[in-house]
Amino acid sequence: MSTGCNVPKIDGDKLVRGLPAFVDDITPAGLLYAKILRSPHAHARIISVDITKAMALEGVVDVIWHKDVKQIPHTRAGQSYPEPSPYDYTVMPTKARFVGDRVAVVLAESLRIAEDALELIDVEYEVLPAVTDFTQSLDSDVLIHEEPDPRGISKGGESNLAAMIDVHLGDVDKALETCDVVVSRVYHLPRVQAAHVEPHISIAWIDEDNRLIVRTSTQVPFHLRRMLSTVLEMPESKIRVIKPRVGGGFGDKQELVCEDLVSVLAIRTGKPVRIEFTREEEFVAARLRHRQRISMTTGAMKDGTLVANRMKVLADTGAYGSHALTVQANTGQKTLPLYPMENIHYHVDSVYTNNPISGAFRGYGAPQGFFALECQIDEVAKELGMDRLELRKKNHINPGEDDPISAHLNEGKPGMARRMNSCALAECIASGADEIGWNNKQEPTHPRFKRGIGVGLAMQGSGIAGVDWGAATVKLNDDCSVNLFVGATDIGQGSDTVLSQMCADELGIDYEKIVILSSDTDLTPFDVGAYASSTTYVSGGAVVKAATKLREQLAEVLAAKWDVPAEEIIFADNKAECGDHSMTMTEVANFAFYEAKIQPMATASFTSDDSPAPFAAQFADVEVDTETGQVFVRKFVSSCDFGKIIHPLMAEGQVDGAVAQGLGYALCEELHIDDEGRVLNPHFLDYKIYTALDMPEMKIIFHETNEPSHKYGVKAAGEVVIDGPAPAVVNAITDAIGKRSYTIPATPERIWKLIKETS
Ligand code: SMO
Repeated sequence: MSTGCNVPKIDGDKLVRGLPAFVDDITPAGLLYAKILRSPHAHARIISVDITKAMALEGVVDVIWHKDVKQIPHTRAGQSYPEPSPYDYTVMPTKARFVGDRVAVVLAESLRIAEDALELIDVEYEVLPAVTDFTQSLDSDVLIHEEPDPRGISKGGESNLAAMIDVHLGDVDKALETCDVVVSRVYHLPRVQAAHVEPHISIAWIDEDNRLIVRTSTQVPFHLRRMLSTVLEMPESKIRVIKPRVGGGFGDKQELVCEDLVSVLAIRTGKPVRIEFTREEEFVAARLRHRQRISMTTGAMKDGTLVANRMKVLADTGAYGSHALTVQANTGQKTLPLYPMENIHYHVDSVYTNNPISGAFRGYGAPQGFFALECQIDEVAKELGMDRLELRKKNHINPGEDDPISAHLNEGKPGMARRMNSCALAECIASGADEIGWNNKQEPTHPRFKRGIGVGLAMQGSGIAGVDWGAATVKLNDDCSVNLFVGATDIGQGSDTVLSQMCADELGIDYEKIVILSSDTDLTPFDVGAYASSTTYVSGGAVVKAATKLREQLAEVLAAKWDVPAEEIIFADNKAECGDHSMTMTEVANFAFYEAKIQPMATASFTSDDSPAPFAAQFADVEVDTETGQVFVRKFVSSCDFGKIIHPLMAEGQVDGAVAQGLGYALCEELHIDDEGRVLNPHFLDYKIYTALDMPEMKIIFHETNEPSHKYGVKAAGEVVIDGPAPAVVNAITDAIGKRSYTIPATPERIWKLIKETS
């Protein structure tokens, strides 16, 4: 069995040796370089663009602006059709809606020439008043999208409301009147950027069959093919999207970001075209985690029973609304089930502003929601005079219980009821509390330090219930090697390895026999892509089904040869056996090819109306320097239920990475934008992420459960562990200094001011 074992990562060798594996590792002959001229204004009509001087520069091949490209409203969000995001984007907008919006694109023989040509373009703008304060957007006279959204998801044409959600369970107002304690607080969440190592990069060319080939760093090759077909008005059969190795996506590549531009330019010129974002462009023109303001009102009884909760979210989606509805749907749907209550009110206003665009980022709305919820639980515990962990233990969801929300709220689709069929949250809390020393707090290491402990619980999902699906094709070769073709998208998280492990075990052969290909829209079957923590569960389900079908084909062949019932043949340990009959799998493969003369091969699809929740209890032990406000995380514990673990080391890697991003969110990451909509810190000098050197002592504990809706008992690992760090750290700071920051990141300045404030 390879599942449960730390087999070598299937692409590890080529990555470690730096072999050409990424988008940029090929250079087609005659490659041209595209560069985007971006708006210096937050809001301005693009009246005309004079390209004469730019075109005259030697080496410039083409310049396009909005008059060259048809205005076809679409969404950039890489989601299943019909996408639940507003159709508010065109390839080259006629109006710039943020500082950094597309105005023109230059194509040149070198990057240097393309950059020089940008300065030779004269643009006539009609500068418009802008709204950059998201709390003012709904009251502002400035209308960011004048055109109505054709499908009515946003209020384009009427107001700056990009999406709205309002869900009521029970009666919160009535219930609050009966509560012994009512706590109302407001939480403020920053804009942050995913900061994947590999930027957005795409290369497109027209092949010898006059087809468009797009080699790109993406999480969603099949959605891209569909969206490109729409915006290019080109049949899907003419488009091939190839995803090579990807250097991180984290949601920022669950989106059509620059593939449309290389496609348009390759079609216009017939030449291969490359675009790559600079780090500055990543901060300004890729996607950001939504800035949110969350108001929460919670009612509890003296004994600690939680009775009612109201959560109101105001979110800044920026200039465009891709993921405006769905990220904010998750802010409630992924978090509120943690404490089932009879009375819940969840409200969202997701608003347009003239700020850079928000979108998907690991956790997809849940990190914001859990910061509010898990800080709120500490605040309620304080009001009740109850231990923070006891209050959680009394109220958290348990195995066999129903999630009250999901039946009423999904990602822009009808709700799907969800029951916790596997849940080790109680075990996670117990082991995590023990490991952090909940009842045995450490002393500060210096007289001016104060020390505190905090907890954040979290749950998430495994794919989008009733929406996500994927397919896999398994093909046996005559030497018993197996080609596994998956649309599932390995973006560095290791899904190729995990899917190969499941495939090998299902066939009863060694992991080394699997040769996996992901993903290429010409060669692999469909998959929605890598997002919503779906791959191990959803795409893994498809692999297991396809491998099962292949095994059944072999069983039929052997049943005829041996004259035994097919279902009695056992495939394991590289052998097929039934009674006294036995063959090695290599012999079986050889027999299938040269005696039975068949190509054993199968394709299967998997979808689920369930999205089983993984769980985590995360604990931080921090010290606060009372002179400087600096917070030092001394130890961080993540105790997790991911279902069955297929590859323990890579599952730990998911925790390590998510905690690093979560600690950055808690303590130092924030993209600052001024009143005019300009990003003030679009570089790693002034936008600080947590790196390996900043990491505290880490402890990771797995409580394996066997999720019954999946043959291998798996759930997800990718997102749930980014949810707990921010509340755990801020709860620990509060424990240390006796005051709470309702705003993250909890920078030294913020904490220092809190400490110095006389209360
Ligand atoms: S934030 Mo992910 O691409 O669901």
